[in-house]
Amino acid sequence: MAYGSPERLDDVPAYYRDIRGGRPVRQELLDDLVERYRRLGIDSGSPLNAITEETRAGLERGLGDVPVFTGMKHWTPRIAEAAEAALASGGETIVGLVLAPHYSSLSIAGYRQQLEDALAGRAELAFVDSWHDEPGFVDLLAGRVRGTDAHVVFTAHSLPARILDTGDPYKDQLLETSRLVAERAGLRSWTFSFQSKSQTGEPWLVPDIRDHLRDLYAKGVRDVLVCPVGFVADHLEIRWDLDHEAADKARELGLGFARIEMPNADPELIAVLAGLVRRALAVPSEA
Ligand code: FEC
Repeated sequence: MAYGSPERLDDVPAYYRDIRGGRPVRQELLDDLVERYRRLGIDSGSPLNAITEETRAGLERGLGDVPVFTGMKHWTPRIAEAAEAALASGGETIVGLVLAPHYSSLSIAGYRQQLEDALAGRAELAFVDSWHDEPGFVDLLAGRVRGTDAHVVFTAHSLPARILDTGDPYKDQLLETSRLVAERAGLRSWTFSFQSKSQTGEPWLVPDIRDHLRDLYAKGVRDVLVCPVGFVADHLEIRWDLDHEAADKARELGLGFARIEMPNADPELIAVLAGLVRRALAVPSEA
């Protein structure tokens, strides 16, 4: 399962309404979103949906004997369509795997709910809640930061800070991934910050990467390498929020700024996903 992305500019209003889930949509925020997609050239193709399909096809090839279907949380094909296709293929046990490694009640739980609702007990569900400490994933990221002289900033999508009041594991899992990658790569200098918070009128988890870059500069850091750990693919939050907004902030400060290549459909990531599917099939969870 993947987040999903509009295929063209005309899709953005419906996509944004889906993300808002029936809550009001502010016109100026929608206009701003359309403008960000326009500047990224979305009309010539959605990078995220194409990468998701490449990942699906790679995983299906890698598994060999297990069909793989894509279901998107906020776009088409929807998770419910993927569930129907999996059932139609004769699946009696269905693995639910999200292309996002860290669990939160405000992210992965929503994917799980959509899948459970769609299956409605018609198959056994083996759902992977999180894979933030999967050794192959840690190795992959470590390989992309090893040997750098820059200060490494690990990042992930921010979420409303209220998740911390209910014992949500999201932040701890993100820090755990960052620590494991830093150890595996032998990094001397690293920190973690959030990115991509929305304007929903409530506090979100901080520090935001732009404030964090300012603090790092004040502490004498002059070069950063950004390593997103909460996403696996190139999309709006990478190509706009990091490559434009955070990079602009770094330029304004006089701070050297680079980011790792995202895993996308890298065979190393596909191998990690295949391992997760195999393990989930061996031990189905309680649906
Ligand atoms: O490239 C693309 O077209 C899609 C990029 C994209 C990814 C993504 C991943 C996550 N989000 C998460 C949480 C939230 C929460 C809200 C929210 C809002 C947006 C908006 C866009 C958007 N997100 Fe997203 N997210 C992506 C895109 N996200 C566009 C709407 C505009 C905006 O607010 O900036 C707030 C919803 C609300 O309004 O109440 C919360 C989390 C992830 C990482 C996990 C995952 O991939 O599922 C968490 C990719």
